[in-house]
Amino acid sequence: MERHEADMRRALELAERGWGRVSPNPLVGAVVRSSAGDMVGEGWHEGPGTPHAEAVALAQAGADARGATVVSTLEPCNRFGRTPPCTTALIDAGVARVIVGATDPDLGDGTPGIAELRGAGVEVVTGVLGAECRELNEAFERHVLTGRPFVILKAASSLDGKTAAADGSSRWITSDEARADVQRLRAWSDAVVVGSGTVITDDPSLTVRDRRYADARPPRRVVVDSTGRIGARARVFDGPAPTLVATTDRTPHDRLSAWEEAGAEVVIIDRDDAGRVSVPGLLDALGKRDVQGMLVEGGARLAWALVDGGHVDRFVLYLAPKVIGGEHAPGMVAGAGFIPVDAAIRLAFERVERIGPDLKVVARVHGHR
Ligand code: AOF
Ligand code: ZN
Repeated sequence: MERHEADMRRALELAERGWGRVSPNPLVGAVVRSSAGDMVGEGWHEGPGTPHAEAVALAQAGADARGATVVSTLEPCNRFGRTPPCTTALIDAGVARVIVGATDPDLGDGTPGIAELRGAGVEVVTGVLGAECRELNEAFERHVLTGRPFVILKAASSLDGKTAAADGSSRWITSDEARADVQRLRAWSDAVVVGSGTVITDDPSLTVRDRRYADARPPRRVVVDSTGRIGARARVFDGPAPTLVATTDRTPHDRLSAWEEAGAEVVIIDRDDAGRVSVPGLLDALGKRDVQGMLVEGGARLAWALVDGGHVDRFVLYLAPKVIGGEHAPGMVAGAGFIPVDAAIRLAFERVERIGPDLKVVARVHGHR
């Protein structure tokens, strides 16, 4: 079992090489350990249309795959997609055993990939480093099961929870190191989402500029603008990354055409009771466009709409060792807030890390209200 765990760790490392490249497919890594105990194959999935991790690892192992143990972070697929089924490849190669980290919800009920291997006499061990393997593809799993994205709310704030000073200035609260970490989060995302206020005050480009992700696909930039406040000259319309504006029928037609002329996809979404873009409508529209992982980068009103509706799955907060203060300086979540304090949503801290001079705090939403 320990050997399997160590091999699964390696498979997880390999899977990570696909970071920012594989969506709408999952991140998958696999290794082959021969019957003599040697590592004879390693593979990872590089993205849609390219071979699956198991197929790559098996090809590397060649004849040594006979009688071997294959360790894969994800249940091997048993059907033709853009590539042939991994179960067939494993059975044909004559492997003795397959160690599976997480099951693949996209294969349907009853873990058919595992069932097929067992039916062919291959021993299957499941759940090795299961939690880690599953976490790697949380967004994929969410999207497969619900058609909606997994939502991460990110903020950079001072220690007293301010995301800007009272005059709106916010550059740069956190360090270069923290901002580099945000690049990794953006690369993970299929959509980087902001409200119109953030575009007006910060004019962000919302792109991945980090060279580590130079050949990753650029995440879609999404602006939620219910009434047509942002002009078509904002930076989110520049550059090669696609842009989508989510709005309502309250926006004048000339504004809609200006956004379209700037190259954006414009999507009219139902209004909520207050006349704003309905959050469930937004999640459905993005899910339909294969957005599995969604990163919300501000502002505080959009954050509240998502939090209030119970749509945020994880908070990632970068905390700078600074105090900004000010009654009118914004925090990460505005809106009406939960009243009284007992009504606050409960989270569980998942991780706390030092990043340069800052702290990164990651918290998972426990259950919805
Ligand atoms: C695996 N190993 O490395 C991956 C799997 O259209 P395709 O051929 O790329 O297949 C995509 C589906 O296959 C995807 O939705 C997921 O269920 C599975 N991904 N499976 O055995 C892999 N990437
Ligand atoms: Zn496969």
